[in-house]
Parts: sequence; C-alpha cells; structure tokens
Amino acid sequence: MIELFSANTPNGKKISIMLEEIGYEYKTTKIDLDKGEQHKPEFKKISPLSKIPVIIDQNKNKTIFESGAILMYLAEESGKFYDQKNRLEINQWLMAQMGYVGPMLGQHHQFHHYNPGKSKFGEERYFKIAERIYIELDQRLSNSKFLSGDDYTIADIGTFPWIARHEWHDIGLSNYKNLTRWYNDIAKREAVIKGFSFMNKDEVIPKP
Ligand SMILES: N[C@@H](CCC(=O)N[C@@H](CS)C(=O)NCC(=O)O)C(=O)O
Repeated sequence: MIELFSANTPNGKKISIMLEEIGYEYKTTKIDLDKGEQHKPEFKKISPLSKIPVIIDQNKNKTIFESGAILMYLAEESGKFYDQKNRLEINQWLMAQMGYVGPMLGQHHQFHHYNPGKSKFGEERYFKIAERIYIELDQRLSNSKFLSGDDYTIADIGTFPWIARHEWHDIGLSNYKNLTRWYNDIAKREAVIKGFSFMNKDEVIPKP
C-alpha cells in the first residue's frame, strides 16, 4: 500500500496518474496548502521542504518527496514507463519538466492567473516563457510521438498535468498541433482520467 500526501495541483496529479497507471493500491491524505498544513512539524518530518507530493511505501518502509524522484521510484518498482534502454532520453525530458516546464509555468500561474495587474514585468516575462515552452514542446513532438520517443513514459506523466492547466495560460493550446495531438492521446487514457480527478471526482481534463 502506498500512502500519498498531496493536493489538487499539477505536481500532485503527476503521482496519482502514475499510481493509477501502474495499478498500485493507494490512499490519499490531503494536505491543505491554503491552511499551511505543509508547514506542520509532523508533515516536515516526511517533507523537509514543506511541499507536496510525498509518498510512503508501507511495504518497503520508504518515504519519498520530490515528484520526479517519486515517479522514478514508482517506475523502477513497477518496471513501467521507464525503459532501461531509453533511460537517458527519459531522464532528460523528465529533468526538463522538473527544472523548467513546471517551475516556469508555475510562475506564469502566479503572475497571470492569481495576481494579474500586480507586476507588468512578471506577467510579460512569464507569459513569454510559457509561450516559448509551448513552441519548444510542439517542435519536439513534431518528430517524436511522446517526449522521450515512441513510448509513453514518466516524462509525459510529469509534463501532462502542467499542460492540462492550459486554460490558465491563455496561450491557446489548439494552435500547437503536435502538442495538442500528444495532449489528446494522453487525456484519453483511463488511468489519466482517474488520476487527474483524484481529489475531485467531478473534475474533467480541459479540452484543448
Ligand atoms: N519540485 C517539487 C515541487 C513541489 C511543489 O512546488 N509543490 C507545491 C504544490 S504544487 C507545494 O507543496 N507548495 C507549498 C509550499 O511551497 O508552501 C516537486 O516536484 O515535488
């Protein structure tokens, strides 16, 4: 059994999607970020940076924080979505998500979606970076079915929930035909639909 400590955010959804994909039994504990539950001492014991997601693998007595590390752990444990022969390519696209796509789109959410009008510089800077990310992912997907090649991997699982916030980005996902094709392919997977709505059963994946 896996215990998942999470919230309804892109980083949170990555792990519920992965757990659904590999068919592991899991139970979710919600950490209310608005109420500051991430800073409680008992949560900091398992998450030293006070962030979701975290998992505890009760069978192996292991606690893991950082969504990229969790994806790698679950992929290695299950033997799925992390082909040894393609690992270098998968690692690059997963690290690009962890160090670039997620953090930059996260800043775009802060300036454009949550706090419009507060900083023209911040809004313009992160809008441009978000647009660049769409262009770059679209280019990559013009010559590759999935981010790291022919197969769906943890790099796609990590990236998908960020693009699924496209309505907040105001960039127009449907203008990017390769990215849209990739998005639609992933959005129809049963495990993705289930994992996406792990905290709110009525939530649906936004259409491009
Ligand atoms: N690099 C981390 C980022 C996780 C992260 O930023 N989590 C956010 C929610 S999406 C969080 O818990 N924020 C609470 C806080 O920083 O106080 C990961 O990928 O796991």
